[in-house]
Amino acid sequence: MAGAPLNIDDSGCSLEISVDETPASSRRVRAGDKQNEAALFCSEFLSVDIDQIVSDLNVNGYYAFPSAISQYTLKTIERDATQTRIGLNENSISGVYSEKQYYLTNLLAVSKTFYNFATSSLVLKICERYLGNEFRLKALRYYETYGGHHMQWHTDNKTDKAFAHIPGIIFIFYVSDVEDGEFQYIEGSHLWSGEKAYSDYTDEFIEANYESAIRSFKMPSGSLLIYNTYGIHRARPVNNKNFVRKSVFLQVDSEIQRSEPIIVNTEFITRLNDQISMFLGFGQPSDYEVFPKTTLNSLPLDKKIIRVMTRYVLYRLSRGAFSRLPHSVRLAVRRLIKR
Ligand SMILES: O=C(O)CCC(=O)C(=O)O
Ligand SMILES: [Fe+2]
Repeated sequence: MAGAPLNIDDSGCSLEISVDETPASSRRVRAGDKQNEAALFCSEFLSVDIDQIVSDLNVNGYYAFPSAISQYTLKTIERDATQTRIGLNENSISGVYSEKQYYLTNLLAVSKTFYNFATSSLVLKICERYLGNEFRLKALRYYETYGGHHMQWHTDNKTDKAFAHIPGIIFIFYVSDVEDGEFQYIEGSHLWSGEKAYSDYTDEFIEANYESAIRSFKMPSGSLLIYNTYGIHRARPVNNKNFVRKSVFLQVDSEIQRSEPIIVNTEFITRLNDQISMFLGFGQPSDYEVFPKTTLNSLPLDKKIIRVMTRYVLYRLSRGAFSRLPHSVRLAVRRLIKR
């Protein structure tokens, strides 16, 4: 199930294993970091000023950079996240459907490219500069949003149960071009939403009070958004039945004691240090309920599912019928099939 390892020729990306801290090995790690980032990000984004990111997050609550992520990264992550969309009783990592959305939350178990992104020096540096020395990956996902999905205005400073005062940031990048159903953020709302002690806001409340502060991010694939979790935001609803938006989400916050389950393929961890261990939550509880919570009932009954179910029912029925045939007939049928 793991995505094919990054090929140096394809991507110019390689990582070094570091266990000691000799100058030579640190130099190798730094060179590995640079190659990793050159494969993940577009060169314009690699020269961003982190002070600018921090300042935008502080003042507006968000930071946006168009086409920051390389097409290679997007293609690889999309492939890894959609290889097994429905894996009913398959002994592998697969995605889930939650009505009008598809999710693959265990991206760190199937995508080395996503692992490289999440633990890249650039992502870790942004987290460190904005959140301080203590921060942890709280939730992550590749997701697709289809027409008819309605996301209400909300903040993300919450646990699986309720609103919470936990400073945090979210990285979202678009895997497809987003000309509709884009991310929207109420500029400056991270500065006052904490006083409210709740996370959800009605469309009417936002329209009546904050319409002029709504910022909308229609941007091409690879565009990166980073925002303060206290800010009020949503994905703009789209009714068109054929609409699909593909995105990746990564939430990091300063509560290092807990997170959603973080399931990592150990094959991807070619370098481990205290910061990465803290970020991934090694040895720490990860008992928040995974989002989204789905059951078989949240799987839409569409043509694809009907085909899968029909094939399954026909297979089980014919197997059952076959096992009830006399032994000699079963042998004859087997011989016929082998011919
Ligand atoms: O996809 C988006 O535009 C927003 C996603 C979001 O707010 C969330 O998953 O909490
Ligand atoms: Fe959100």
